[in-house]
This record gives sequence, C-alpha cells and structure tokens, in this order.
Amino acid sequence: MKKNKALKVVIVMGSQSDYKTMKLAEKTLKNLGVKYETKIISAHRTPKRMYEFASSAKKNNIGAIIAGAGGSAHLPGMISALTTIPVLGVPIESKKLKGLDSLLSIVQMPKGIPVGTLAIGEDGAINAALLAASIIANNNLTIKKNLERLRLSQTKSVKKKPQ
Ligand code: RP5
Repeated sequence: MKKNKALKVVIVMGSQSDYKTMKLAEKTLKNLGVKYETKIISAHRTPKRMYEFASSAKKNNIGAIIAGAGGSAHLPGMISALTTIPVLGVPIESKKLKGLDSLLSIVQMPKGIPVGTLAIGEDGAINAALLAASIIANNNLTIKKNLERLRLSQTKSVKKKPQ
C-alpha cells in the first residue's frame, strides 16, 4: 500500500441488474467526498476477474470494499477470503425471495472470514457507504468532518411534531 495517498472505496456488484440499488452507495460516497470506483465482478460468471481484483486490492490503496450480490450471493464472502481489507456485503432484493436468499447467503459466513452485512436493498447500499466512509475516516479528518456534518443535518431535519 502506498503511503500518504487517500484510501479509496471500491463498490463491486455481481450484475448490471444490481446497479439500480448500488448506485445509491455511489451517491452517498460522492456526497461525503470519498474516493470510489465501481465495477461489475461476479464470483461465478467472472471468477478470474474476482480473484485478480481481490488479491491485488491491498496494493491498490483500497480501504474498504462494498460488495452487492443477489440470490446465492457468495461474492462478498469470496472477496473477503482473498483479502483482509474490510468487506461490506449488500444483499440485493432478489425477484424470487425478495432478498432473503441474498441476506442469508451473505450474513451466515462461517467463522474466520468476516463480511459486515447490511440491510437488504437500498437501505443496505446507503448504510454500506456510510460504514465504508467511517472506516476511511479513521485516517482522514476531512471525511470524518463530512460524516459528522451529515449526521448533524440529519438530526436537524427531524421535526419535533408530525405535520
Ligand atoms: C447475482 O445474480 C447478481 O448479484 C444479481 O443480483 C443476480 C441476478 O443477476 P442477473 O441474472 O440479473 O444478471 O450474481
């Protein structure tokens, strides 16, 4: 890993069809000023691409990986098996089982290879980005301040009474 270079987040997803959910992770990182890249990588359709990405992640200045996948969603776990960079899994809301299949596939990692699992769908994509930004913020004061500002504006936006 190169020193003195801001760490970036990489968002990966198993399919183009996941992008409508995962673009919310992009939007959230962009609003926080976090550097990111987005890629389609499938554990089963492009296994070599997955291996090359995960095994070279550390030398490419990646501070956190967000992996969205649906159905039998093994992408986050497979990436985590190949790197010690934190991997955040987003269960995509699948057509057949509404994302319960994705959630259980991602969350039930056997001990030894961790994946931080977020909520199913759009909330999960947004929270994965917020969590990735928090990881980057450990060594980046600007991102830390941006996160604190976001929390404050969120708190201020909650009205005391319903209208
Ligand atoms: C998974 O299969 C992807 O993450 C996606 O959620 C799901 C369906 O993919 P498509 O058939 O829409 O390409 O690998």
